[in-house]
Amino acid sequence: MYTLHFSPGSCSLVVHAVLEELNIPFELKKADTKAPGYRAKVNAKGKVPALETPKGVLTECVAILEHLCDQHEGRLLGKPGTWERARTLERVATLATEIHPLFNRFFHEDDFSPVKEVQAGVKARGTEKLLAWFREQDAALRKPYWSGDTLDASDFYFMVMARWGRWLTPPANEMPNIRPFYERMVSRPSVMKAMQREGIRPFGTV
Ligand SMILES: N[C@@H](CCC(=O)N[C@@H](CS)C(=O)NCC(=O)O)C(=O)O
Repeated sequence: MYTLHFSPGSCSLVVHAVLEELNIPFELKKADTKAPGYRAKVNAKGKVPALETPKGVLTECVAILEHLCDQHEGRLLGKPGTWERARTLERVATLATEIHPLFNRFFHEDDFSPVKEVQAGVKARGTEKLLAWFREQDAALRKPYWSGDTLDASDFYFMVMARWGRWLTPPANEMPNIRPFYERMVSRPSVMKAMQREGIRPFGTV
């Protein structure tokens, strides 16, 4: 049995929704990432997601997604060695290594400098870059999913990034082409169940 350590609405929601989508049995534990016990016993990095597995704890969204999908015939990711897998991982990696870090500038600007003026600049530039990126995605999104015609793991990740983007002006999840995608995703029983269990909503501030 797996146990997912999560924080509501954080990047762990990507893993949470994929666990539901793949119908994998798991327990859910709200993480106290600041607690010494969490660092000692679950994730020394003090972050979510962390997935307890029969083999040990696995961290990092990308690694967890790959592991879970591989346990289920490569569903949502494509089979190892295929072009489909490579392209899906390309999208997942872009979100994990490019877009999530931009959100860090937006949400946690004080991590980048102790100087208030520098923090303001970090946040402003992060905001600009995020808006430019979401506008590009919005202009390119013509298919039912961000990834194309068929749902894959990157769509769950993009959905969570678009939800975080609700704090931008204009909100990313309300951009004309992203909104129908986002509504399609948050209407999936897997996503509805994950959001309900985390006590969060698709739109609004909670
Ligand atoms: N590279 C990590 C990033 C994990 C991460 O930044 N998690 C955030 C939430 S999105 C976190 O746990 N922050 C500390 C906290 O919530 O206390 C991954 O992709 O899994």
